[in-house]
Amino acid sequence: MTRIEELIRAKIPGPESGIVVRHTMCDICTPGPQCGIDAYIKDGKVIKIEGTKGFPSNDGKLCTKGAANRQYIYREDRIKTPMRRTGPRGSGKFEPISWEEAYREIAERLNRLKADYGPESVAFVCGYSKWFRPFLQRLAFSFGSPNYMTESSACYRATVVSSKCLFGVPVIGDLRNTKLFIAWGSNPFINMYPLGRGLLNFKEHGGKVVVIDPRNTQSAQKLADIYLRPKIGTDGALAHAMARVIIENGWSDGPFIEKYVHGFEAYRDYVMQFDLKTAETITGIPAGDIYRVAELFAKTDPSVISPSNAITHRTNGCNNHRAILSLMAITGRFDRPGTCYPDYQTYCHSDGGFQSLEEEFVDQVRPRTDKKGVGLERFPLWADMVDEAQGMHLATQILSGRPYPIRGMLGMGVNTRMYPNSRRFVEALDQLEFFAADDIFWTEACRHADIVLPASTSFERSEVKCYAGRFINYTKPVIEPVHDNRPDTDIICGLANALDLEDELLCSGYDNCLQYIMSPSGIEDWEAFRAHDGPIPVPNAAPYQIGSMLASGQVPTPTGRIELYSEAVARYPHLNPLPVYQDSDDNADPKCYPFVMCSGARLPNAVHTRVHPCSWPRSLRPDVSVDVHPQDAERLEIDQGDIVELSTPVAAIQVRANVTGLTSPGELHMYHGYEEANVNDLLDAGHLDPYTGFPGYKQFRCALHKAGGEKA
Ligand SMILES: Nc1nc2c(c(=O)[nH]1)N[C@H]1C(S)=C(S)[C@@H](COP(=O)(O)OP(=O)(O)OC[C@H]3O[C@@H](n4cnc5c(=O)[nH]c(N)nc54)[C@H](O)[C@@H]3O)O[C@H]1N2
Ligand SMILES: Nc1nc2c(c(=O)[nH]1)N[C@H]1C(S)=C(S)[C@@H](COP(=O)(O)OP(=O)(O)OC[C@H]3O[C@@H](n4cnc5c(=O)[nH]c(N)nc54)[C@H](O)[C@@H]3O)O[C@H]1N2
Ligand SMILES: [Mo]
Repeated sequence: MTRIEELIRAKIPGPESGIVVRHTMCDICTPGPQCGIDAYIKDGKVIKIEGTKGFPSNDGKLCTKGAANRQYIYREDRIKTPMRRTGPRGSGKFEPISWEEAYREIAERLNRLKADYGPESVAFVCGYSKWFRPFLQRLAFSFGSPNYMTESSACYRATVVSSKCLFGVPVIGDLRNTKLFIAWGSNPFINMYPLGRGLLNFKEHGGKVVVIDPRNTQSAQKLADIYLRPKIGTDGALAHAMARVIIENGWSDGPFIEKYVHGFEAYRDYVMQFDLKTAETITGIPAGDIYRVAELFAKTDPSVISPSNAITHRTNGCNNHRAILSLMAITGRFDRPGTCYPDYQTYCHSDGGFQSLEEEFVDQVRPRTDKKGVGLERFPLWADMVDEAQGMHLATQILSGRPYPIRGMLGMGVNTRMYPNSRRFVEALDQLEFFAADDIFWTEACRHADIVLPASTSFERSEVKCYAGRFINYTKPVIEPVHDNRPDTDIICGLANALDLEDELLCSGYDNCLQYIMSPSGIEDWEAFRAHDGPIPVPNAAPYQIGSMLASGQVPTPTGRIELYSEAVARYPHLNPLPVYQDSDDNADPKCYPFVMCSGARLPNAVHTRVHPCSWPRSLRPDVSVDVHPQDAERLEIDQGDIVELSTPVAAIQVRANVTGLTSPGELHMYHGYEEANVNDLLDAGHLDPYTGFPGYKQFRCALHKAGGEKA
């Protein structure tokens, strides 16, 4: 082997090997980390990746999913060119067309629907991706439709609704300055590894951690000084029992309540029914442990509870989440270092420490229409607190035509498997007169679309991204498009032009829009910023100063105080202004469906549907499987790896059994997003939280039996 061959084989960059290293970022997971990547390029192909040393979020590291980026961008099932459907919906028969043809046809069809049925008849829908969202919302609004909706109809925004009920703003826990961190329904080693690392460091410096999770997770085992294991979905009762202990012992913060809190008396009277014995029966947690954690929380100052998104994935989810946050309110754990404080986001769900013009960008073209967005009549609290339609109602509105018909849709990264009763969602797509889908990969949504557009990955596009450490980054493509694909923002701006929208800014392209949105950042030399390789500090960083909200006396709730009794909720007679506890199970008969299924607890090797088809991460857990407790497995004569059937009144699927003590008897856990067996097929489309519209992914009744055997 020659020296050059050796260099190439060892992937050593340099002029001799012809390998160059370029910087990009991972767009496989949540917008928080989006880790920096060093891409090693040879002859226009990515041959190796590593985490970028010194990058704000990952400092050289990559997780299991991030390390699979090379497989991800070269997945075989990428859409290679724009396509037009030639066979029946779902048949997979398509013909290639040019980008110009695709834009023209989409524009003609959507404009015709607008003329025939009104602009609200077209929905603009986006999946998990965040990076192009303000652009899609602006496209919808400029078109005249209020129907912009996203995966946030099932993700994170319910925690925002909950915390707005109490504090008027979303909140974030201050790990840096606290002494006790309660990870309530959170497994950070798996679902947010920078937080997991932060908590290890916190413990090394004497911090205490409580983990509250029905599954005995890695985080419970490695981080918890105290681990509480509630029955699924009983967190509201647990929180209320802790509140009662705190109030009865005089550990609540009287002066704080007096000065800042609304509705304490009504709340106190309500929580008094949750004595320790009652709570032990509901939650399965020994009374003494509940008392111990309540005391530790109240007496350790400062302390913080960080309730997760998982708490909200059930029909009583918003109230359970509010019940947990109420503990922060009665102990004065708000807007002080080491507690929780307002969380302002700069751009695309990330905090860059400055106020961008993202809201203005969208607001200035808001359509003047009396037509309410999809789901907003059904979920009025959501409508008041989130500037998006509630997409969990989309299929219902398409199928019923009420209160007005939805006839067309532009879907960008829409995954049908995300929707409860996914089969019904696909049936709804088939009712549309016109549906255009834009995605990186061929998905079921694409197979049911009229026009399909190929989108670029983060390796093939430029994008601006903010980081919590007050950094901002403008990435550049590290390779040419692998196929004839384009960035989503180019597609949106291209469609704005083809649709003939009177929207000069959007029609002028991504970079001009960005300059407008980012103008408060203080970046003066935009060209230099665009050319810069890697993140730069934000010149005008003015992050939130903890304490300033209370100091200003402006808690943005209806009463101007922190509301244990929510006046925002009190407007709606079918909702309860107090964070009442109720069971979140669905209506399925417990005799026929004896198990409680909690789906979607994060796996280390998966992000929704994204890397299931990539062999490296998939090899770590190749089978689609359901976690079953050993006692249940023994009773039902199920062995590790057996094929079992899971069924609900809606559907049945077959998966393998994973017999594990991670779960409790009577409870099942399984991950979502698999093509072979989609757990969301089992869910009733109506099993939604009336406060937020969020699906009960993490609590519904289910039967389990060995495939071919007797029902459980
Ligand atoms: N049972 C159950 N279901 C759940 C959950 C659960 O806990 N349990 N969790 C819910 C939550 S919190 C979330 S966030 C959702 C996840 O929401 P989904 O939207 O289901 O997430 P993904 O499958 O990651 O991505 C959706 C699509 O976006 C495409 N895509 C990826 N990147 C891009 C891009 O840059 N541009 C375009 N145009 N497309 C792109 C992908 O190929 C994919 O088809 O799932 C929800 N579903
Ligand atoms: N590896 C990986 N990381 C991810 C994702 C991914 O798909 N893969 N998705 C990202 C996204 S979109 C989101 S929204 C976040 C979600 O972030 P989280 O909501 O924090 O993540 P989950 O793993 O769904 O749930 C966390 C823990 O809550 C527990 N839990 C479930 N039900 C209950 C309950 O009733 N009570 C209590 N106390 N605990 C409960 C689960 O057992 C789990 O261990 O994760 C993000 N991070
Ligand atoms: Mo999510």
